[in-house]
Amino acid sequence: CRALFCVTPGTHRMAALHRLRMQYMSGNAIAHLYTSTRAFAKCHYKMLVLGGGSGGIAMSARMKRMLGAENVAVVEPSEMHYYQPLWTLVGAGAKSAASAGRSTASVMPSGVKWVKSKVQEINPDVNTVLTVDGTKISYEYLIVALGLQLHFERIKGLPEGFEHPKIGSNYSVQTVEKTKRALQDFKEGNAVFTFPNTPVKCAGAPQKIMYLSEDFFRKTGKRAKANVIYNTSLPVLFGIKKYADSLWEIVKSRDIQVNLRQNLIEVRPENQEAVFENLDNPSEIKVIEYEMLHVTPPMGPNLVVKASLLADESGWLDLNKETLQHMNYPNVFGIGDCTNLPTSKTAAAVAAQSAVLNRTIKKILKNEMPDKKYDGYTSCPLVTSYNTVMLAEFDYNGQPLETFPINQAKESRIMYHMKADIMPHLYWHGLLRGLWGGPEPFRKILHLGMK
Ligand code: FAD
Ligand code: UQ1
Repeated sequence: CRALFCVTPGTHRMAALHRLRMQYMSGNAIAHLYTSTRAFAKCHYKMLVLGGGSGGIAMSARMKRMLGAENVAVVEPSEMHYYQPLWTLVGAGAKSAASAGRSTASVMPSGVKWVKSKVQEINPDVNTVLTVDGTKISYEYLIVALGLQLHFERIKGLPEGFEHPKIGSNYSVQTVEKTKRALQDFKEGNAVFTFPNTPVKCAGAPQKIMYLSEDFFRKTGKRAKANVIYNTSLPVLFGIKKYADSLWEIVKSRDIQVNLRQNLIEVRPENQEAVFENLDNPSEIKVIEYEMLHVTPPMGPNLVVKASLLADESGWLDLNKETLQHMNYPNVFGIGDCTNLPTSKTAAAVAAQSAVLNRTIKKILKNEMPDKKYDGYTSCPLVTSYNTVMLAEFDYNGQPLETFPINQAKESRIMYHMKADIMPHLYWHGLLRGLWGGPEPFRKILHLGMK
């Protein structure tokens, strides 16, 4: 073929077929032979998608429409697909963990080949991918959607510290319900929330759980006995000034302590202590005793991307910022958290990117120049309580790019309803089916006649 049969170590399938043919010439044997042949996985695809998360499933649905299901394969090891944005509300006890997950089988577009394995190596010079079980898959076009890597292990005392109570993290399926438990068990003392010294996905999520927890303490009569502390590595509360200004008003009015440039380096769960370094003065170490600790782990590039020729010098997938085509390999494309697109890593960004990438690939297949440009659109519904959200939306330039003709820096009950009840449907039935490419068309209609 470029590969008619998968090349699996230890088996030479053509030789095996020949031996079978010689050994058994009965009708049964021949029937068996053809059944076996059909059972061999095809391992060349016109469009190969790496990763079956938000970006991978959205793009495989779109590629199925463009090329036909038989030409598309997705490599994804996980049996479950998670709607991660809901984990904020799961950690706060407002949604069940079960409602954030569905089987990968149920979100995989029908007819598209699901290769249930992990990518080990990408070899773009020869258009092949190697999986951990030794299967080589060749492709004509490749979409990389492998997400990013969490690094709990970079904090001393973690991940084993999660075996103790009073500590949780909304950032993984294994730890999100530990947040809920720590919140519900809270009696009195410090509730500490962290933001690491790396890029993260959904940069608002580390503080959303802090606002929700503060609201929870008020609702349960514990607020007077709680010190709510947000220790962030960043020099700002939020990267976009318009929303940061409003958030500062909220933390002041709700008596939340914000400490900038504080980076969590160690957790001592037996003593309930969290250790922080001051990034502006690394010799200054602070130990805070906690009654509840929410950890946002350090994050980094996907390790397979980082080890490949597709990575930039920092390890992220090196893409053209407007077309999402790879900078050096024109038959390679990318989407989502694994990329070096200089915007905030969110599912909302994935939605907008999926529409642009669809258009780029359509043009490339026709030997034409890509014409639709990604403007960096991303969004972060900043949950500020159990019934309010401030919907931040912005572009590559850090300029607000708001969908609704209202001031979105104000907390809103309708936006909470959108986040908690509408957005999940938009995700499962819109984005993952390749039908939701972000709110741009609505923004244009809603802003008709406005400057
Ligand atoms: P993912 O969805 O993470 O998918 C990556 C996939 O690649 C995974 O399925 C993984 O199993 C697979 N994979 C990894 N390595 C390999 C390998 N070697 N071989 C094969 N497959 C592999 N976004 C919003 O828009 N709004 C929000 O409110 C929001 N809140 C969030 C809150 C939290 C707590 C978290 C954790 C995230 C939040 N996000 C939010 C971010 C959003 O979930 C991600 O940005 C989005 O899921 C990125 O999609 P992706 O396809 O790039 O990566
Ligand atoms: C969005 O498109 C999206 O992807 C499905 C999200 O991820 C869950 C979001 O959080 C947001 C806010 C958007 C943007 C959508 C609208 C209607 C503003």
